[in-house]
Amino acid sequence: MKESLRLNQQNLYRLPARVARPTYDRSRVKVGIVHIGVGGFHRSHQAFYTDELMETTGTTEWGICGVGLRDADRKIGDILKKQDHLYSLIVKHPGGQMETRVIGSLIDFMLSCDDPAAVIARMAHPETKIVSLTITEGGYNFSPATGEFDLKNPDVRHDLANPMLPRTIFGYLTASLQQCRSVGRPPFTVQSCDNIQHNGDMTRRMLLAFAAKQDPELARWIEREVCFPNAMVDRITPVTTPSDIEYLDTECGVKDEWPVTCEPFIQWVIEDHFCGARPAWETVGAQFVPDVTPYEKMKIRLLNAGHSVLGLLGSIHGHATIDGCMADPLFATYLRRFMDFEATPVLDAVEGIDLDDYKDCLIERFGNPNIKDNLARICLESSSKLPKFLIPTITENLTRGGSIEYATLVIAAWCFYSDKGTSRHGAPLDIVDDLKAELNKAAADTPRDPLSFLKLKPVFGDLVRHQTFTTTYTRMVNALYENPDIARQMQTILF
Ligand code: CS2
Repeated sequence: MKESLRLNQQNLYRLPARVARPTYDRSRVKVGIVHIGVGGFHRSHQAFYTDELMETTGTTEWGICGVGLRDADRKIGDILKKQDHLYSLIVKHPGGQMETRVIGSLIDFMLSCDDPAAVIARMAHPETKIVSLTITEGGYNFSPATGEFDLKNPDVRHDLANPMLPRTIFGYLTASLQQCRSVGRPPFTVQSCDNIQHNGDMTRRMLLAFAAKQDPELARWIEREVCFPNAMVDRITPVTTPSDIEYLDTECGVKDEWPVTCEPFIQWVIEDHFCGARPAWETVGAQFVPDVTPYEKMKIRLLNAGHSVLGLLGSIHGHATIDGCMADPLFATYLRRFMDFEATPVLDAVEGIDLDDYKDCLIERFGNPNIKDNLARICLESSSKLPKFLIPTITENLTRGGSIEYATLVIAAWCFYSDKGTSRHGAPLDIVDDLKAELNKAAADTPRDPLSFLKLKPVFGDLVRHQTFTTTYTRMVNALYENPDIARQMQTILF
């Protein structure tokens, strides 16, 4: 095989034919979207849709300028710059086929700490119609227990004191919206692409809480003028591995330092609520609806909660990946029963979607043996995921007298996981969580006080006061500490 080529604009048309690539003229594309948080998910989802849009319609208004808010984003910034912001997306099918396409919609990248004023100006630029976000569940800076914006966060305090040198997304949005307002320019739309129910409403509420502290009049203007469409986003995007880079190099003839891999499935359901112009993403498969509520609830309570069920139980059992769990009939059955008996009864009907088909499709997606989605990624930041993905299913079932056993075992497993940090065989687990120390401390008291883990109020709220729940939980957590064979407890619940 020929020497492989570095991915950049100059080599784009010399890459081997099996690699698809943009045919639109990237030099004519203007920045219409500033995106905060250029992780794998943004690159497999929104940037993919936008690339398809440019490819099929020839529009040049919707190029994306990525922004990194953390110093840790320097690496992706440097790589993108070397590659003229091009990257490869490898779609991995269950049967083993791989489709590779170079994505061209990202046309610039800025690291905010290098030049805050330039980022503010870019966001406030008249051509920027949308500022979109993937800042993860934890990025919204609210207390899970009260739901209120956390004004005590040191970065938030810094931003309130230094409006032109912000660190947080709220500081950047406020400063740039202030700039729009001061020159009488209409604002941009703020579009969240995170896995949060009512992600637009959440962004709006958090931003208004921040802005009101900074400049109440500006807050009122934002409240009146800025749109925050809610959306449901979906595409499983595992962490890129060295073997993905190697595959591109040896099999596809492309040297790409940070490609992205994903599953074939993709979905984006968006409320059509934008302040100004927006891309016609519906021409490339996105769905615009008046109310996204039932879609997002279905996705979060089945897919994301399902992931957490497998992630925590599987980690203790000693599984490494989602497809590894799904190949184990005990885990596959457990997951389906959790979905059927506990998650589905508290879901609303979703127009045009048959929930059984949706669940069948999920089972197939989770089973895709080529995705190899790591349980460590799934369990990452569980303290901001479980309060949204899983705990509401428990509390709603408590209210209606429904089953809670399947989900409760997951909480007990999470306690064991946070305390021991190992699988049942003692193999260390890679735990990444902002509340890691707090979780560990609360869990470590379990042998003395079985309910100690639940006393972590920011995570569990008032769950510890529900007697039906604590009785079930105590039984499970005690059994687990006596014998960490999680499979045995799963069997007890199943049969
Ligand atoms: C996962 C998601 O983070 C998680 O817990 O469930 O990253 C999931 O893979 C995506 O939401 C799929 O759209």
